Amino acid sequence: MRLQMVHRVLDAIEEYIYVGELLPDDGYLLLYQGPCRATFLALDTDAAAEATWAEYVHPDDRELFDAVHRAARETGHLDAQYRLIDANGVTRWVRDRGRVHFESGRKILHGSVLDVTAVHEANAALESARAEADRLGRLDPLTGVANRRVLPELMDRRLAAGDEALGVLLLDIDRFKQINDAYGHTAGDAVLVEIARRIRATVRRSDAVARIGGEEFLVLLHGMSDGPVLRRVGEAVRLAVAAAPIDIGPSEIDVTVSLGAAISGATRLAREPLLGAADQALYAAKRRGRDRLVLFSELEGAEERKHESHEVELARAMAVAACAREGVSSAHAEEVSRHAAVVAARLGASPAVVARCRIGGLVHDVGKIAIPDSIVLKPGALSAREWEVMRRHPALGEEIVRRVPELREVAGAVRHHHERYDGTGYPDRLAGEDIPLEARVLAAVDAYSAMTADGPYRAARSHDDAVRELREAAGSQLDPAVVESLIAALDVVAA
Ligand code: GH3
Ligand code: MG
Ligand code: MG
Repeated sequence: MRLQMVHRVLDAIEEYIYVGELLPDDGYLLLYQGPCRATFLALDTDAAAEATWAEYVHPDDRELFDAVHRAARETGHLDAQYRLIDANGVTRWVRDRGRVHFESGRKILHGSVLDVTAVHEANAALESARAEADRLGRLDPLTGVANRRVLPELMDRRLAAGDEALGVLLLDIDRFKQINDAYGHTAGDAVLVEIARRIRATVRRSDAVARIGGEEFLVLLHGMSDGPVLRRVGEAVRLAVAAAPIDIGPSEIDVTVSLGAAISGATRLAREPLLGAADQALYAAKRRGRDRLVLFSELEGAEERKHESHEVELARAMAVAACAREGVSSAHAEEVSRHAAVVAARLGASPAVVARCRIGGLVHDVGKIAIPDSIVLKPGALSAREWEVMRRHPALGEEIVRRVPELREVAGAVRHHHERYDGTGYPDRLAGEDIPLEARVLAAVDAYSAMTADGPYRAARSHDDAVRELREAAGSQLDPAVVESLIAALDVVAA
């Protein structure tokens, strides 16, 4: 009677309860079987009683099944998940748990088996959702190519892969700001999507394409034996963009791109130098008029310096105008520009930052144009109220520079060149690395240049004096790293 009750209870729960004896030599004798055994095996009760459980275990899981039973003889515990294939061929995941009781020399296993298929399926779904999210996290949602996060890993893997040379193409859309301005951001996005598509369609499937900036793409080309091969591929990409206008809905527009190319080659450039080389080549391509490809190996320093860019000429013209109004020579601005570029380059700054230092050096004080004569040209010391007006020149300069599309990039350098490293400068009280590097460079170079120039009311200080003062200002007014780079650069100039 009691046994029947127990049986009913066992019938009501979905676990298969069993008792077995672990015999010597890995033998097994089933002593009691709960009613669910038949359900798990999809057999009728009699057939289930006759069946050998182990034979219904998935072939791939049998080894595990045997191993955990062997272990249970020693540890007294059993807990395993494996697949069971029932008589109808249905596979389910089960969790088999038990405990061994040692009864007068016999090893009796009391166990239960639970269907955990649903849990396994949920886990598998979660796992694949995770993998998908991971994949998506590595893709640029707009263009569907890889995003910049993937780049270091991708490049390092390919560089480590060995003997074949890795080619890098760095691509920047020409005058993209104007496209956005003229046709709107949505059209700009459509251009990005189409350009990504054209790049992808031009290079091999095995080459990697990534969007690494707003309108900059990078292509990794394996097996680029030499420059001419790399040039051929790069030119094909350039033409794929330039050859046909891009459809932006209501109209079609002509878009071009500039490309910088570099190859890891025999010198085995590592990731950063390789990217730096491509970046310099890209910068040269822009300066030479855009819609072209420049190989880093073709760059000649001298040639790059020979012609000044349009931007520099424009900045120089503004500097001359501002200085003429103050009745001073533009030599100060020229010196700041020259030194700032050298200091930034010594600090390992990107060509873009070096260029912003060069141009920012020329125009950093252009905001003084908008300060009244009575203050700028005042012979004596300024009052507190006058200082307040004078201190507006960085923000005024920023506004002026922003109105000139070619100079817009140096707006930050101009606005922040009177910030102090310790956060007590103006106009925004930025501190440390929050101040753009080009502004930190300009602040130091400007200070040195002001100290060593003859002012209307004071004689120039000596180089050594100025250097001492720069060192004192390091960490409070000025960025210490920038100060050291400036002093080192001045030593070279002085030597
Ligand atoms: P350059 O020939 O010198 O490269 O000129 P440019 O106008 O392309 O100059 P720059 O590279 O500085 O301009 C980048 C612009 O790209 C700035 C921003 O308006 C635009 N941009 C960046 N990301 C996106 C984006 O996701 N969508 C759109 N529509 N525009 C973007
Ligand atoms: Mg760009
Ligand atoms: Mg661009």
